[in-house]
Amino acid sequence: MADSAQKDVKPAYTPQTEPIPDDGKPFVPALLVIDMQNDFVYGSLAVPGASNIINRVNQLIDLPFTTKVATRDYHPDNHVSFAKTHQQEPFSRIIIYHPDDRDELKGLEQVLWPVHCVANTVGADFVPGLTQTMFEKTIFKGTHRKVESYSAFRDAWARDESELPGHLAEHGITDVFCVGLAGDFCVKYTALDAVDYGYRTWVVVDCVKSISQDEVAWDKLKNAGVHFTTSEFVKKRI
Ligand code: VGL
Ligand code: ZN
Repeated sequence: MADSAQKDVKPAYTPQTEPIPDDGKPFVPALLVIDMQNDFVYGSLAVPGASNIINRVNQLIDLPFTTKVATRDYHPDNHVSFAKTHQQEPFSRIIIYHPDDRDELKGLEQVLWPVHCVANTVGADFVPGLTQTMFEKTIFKGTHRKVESYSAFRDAWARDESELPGHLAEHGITDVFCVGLAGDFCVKYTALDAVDYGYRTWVVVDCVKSISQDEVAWDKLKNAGVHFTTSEFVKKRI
């Protein structure tokens, strides 16, 4: 029984990966280490296989990127993205509005999550074993009670920017490398925004894990112009 049930599990989908070209063009790379926090590895919103990427992420953190930035999901305990806040079941969906924009009816569909990454709790800490000493900056996301933010660049309504765009601009970054959690949420929306902000954008696929199957996220990223690579290719170029 267990055997036949296992056969139905889809294999993890791996997108086509490519080496990072060395073509004489300006190449000023930034590493974004996204949400490598206890709750996403071992806690209330544990991403399957997340602990397996810690060592590979550390190997990239050791490379001489021009800047290395971490993000932390960092919510108040009654955050709008929590199912409990709405007395709903986790993983149900509702439409939410920007607190300053109710009249425009620009609702966004929000997945309602288990309580996770509450500010000043262990769940919001970096996962033990992650090299934390090399980050030039840490971006805290989702800190406003009524505003969701998957992307490291700006909130879900693209209204308020974080410090990340300015930081990357100050360093003259050309290429953004995204690693971490979760591939189908914060990594995905960060990578999409990186393209929007004009960066050549790479997702390092063996340094990312997703909450659900990856296919949909990868497809959308590919169509947006995101490039896929591996930590082996990154180590050859950085
Ligand atoms: C994330 C769900 C809720 C993520 C953050 O880091 O991908 N996912 N909050
Ligand atoms: Zn969150």
